[in-house]
Amino acid sequence: MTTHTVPLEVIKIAEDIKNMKIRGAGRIARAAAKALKIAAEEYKGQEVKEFIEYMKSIAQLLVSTRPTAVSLPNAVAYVTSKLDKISKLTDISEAKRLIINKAEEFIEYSLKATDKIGEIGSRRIEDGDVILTHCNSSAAISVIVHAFKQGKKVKVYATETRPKFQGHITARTLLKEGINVTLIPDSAVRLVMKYVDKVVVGADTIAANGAVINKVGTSQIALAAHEARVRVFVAAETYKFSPATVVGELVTIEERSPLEVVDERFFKENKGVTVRNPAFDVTPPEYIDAIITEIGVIPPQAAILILKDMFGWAIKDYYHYITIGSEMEEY
Ligand code: RUB
Repeated sequence: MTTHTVPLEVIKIAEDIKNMKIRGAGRIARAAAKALKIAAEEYKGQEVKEFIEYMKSIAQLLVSTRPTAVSLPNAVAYVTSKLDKISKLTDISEAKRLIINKAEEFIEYSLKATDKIGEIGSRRIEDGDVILTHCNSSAAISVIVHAFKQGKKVKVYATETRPKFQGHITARTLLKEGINVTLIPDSAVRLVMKYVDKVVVGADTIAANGAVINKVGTSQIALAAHEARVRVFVAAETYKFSPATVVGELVTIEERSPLEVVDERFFKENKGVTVRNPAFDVTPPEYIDAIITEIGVIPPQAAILILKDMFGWAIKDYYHYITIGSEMEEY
């Protein structure tokens, strides 16, 4: 463990990811890259070896904040991927520069990718389409907004997304763009599905077999869509594909505090009732029509090809410096 103090701004970013002030897989990834950049900039020591240890501890701090979105460890692994090279350096400012450059590169790539997904995905949306989306995904919103800006008159059903109501953010964002949006309770999905043409959602993690891990409720929506023969599109940057699943690792589903679901009073008045709050669920590939990435549209079964293309260079020891699915606190 390093003796160098962690900058307050870095601690704040880690806390904000944990308490969901910073949320959504893409934003979390960019925030982590920014935190690593700040950590490198603020490093006061002169020893390259010590700097490496310090960066590793920051990397571990960041990946331990939330366990499900693989965009987080992927971003951290990307930014710190040059640590081996750094160990051969003697000049500390050169070492710091390598990390800073990688972090900036990741943030730029990520922002461009979300936009590109919108451009590519919008080709799948037709004029007059009724779209249903869940939670708050920048990638899914990018698809909808791009289509709308091309003059396609779309109408959107946004689920409120209990218990944290991220659907409110989605509704607000779409409204600002001038898009016709209707907010519905999560439980109304099957009822409205008969009016829906396409489901567009985001992803936190995509497994090697094409299964999509996204906000809890996504798999029920996919099931209802499947029953109604409505197509399901997942909008996700390539850094949301999980290299660890190639070698059989399972994705940890975050379980958050029951106090996000009910208040203290409920527990006092109903002693003995257990309340659970799983934050994500798994949609099997059979219920997904296509995954829209910044490098093209693929069937979920082709997820392994994306993983080989993008992460093939180091699938086995990709997470060299960090522990995936690190223990979450018990709530
Ligand atoms: C957010 C969520 C989003 C994905 C994709 O969950 O499930 O659908 O993260 O988002 P939470 P994006 O609110 O718990 O973080 O496309 O913005 O990366």
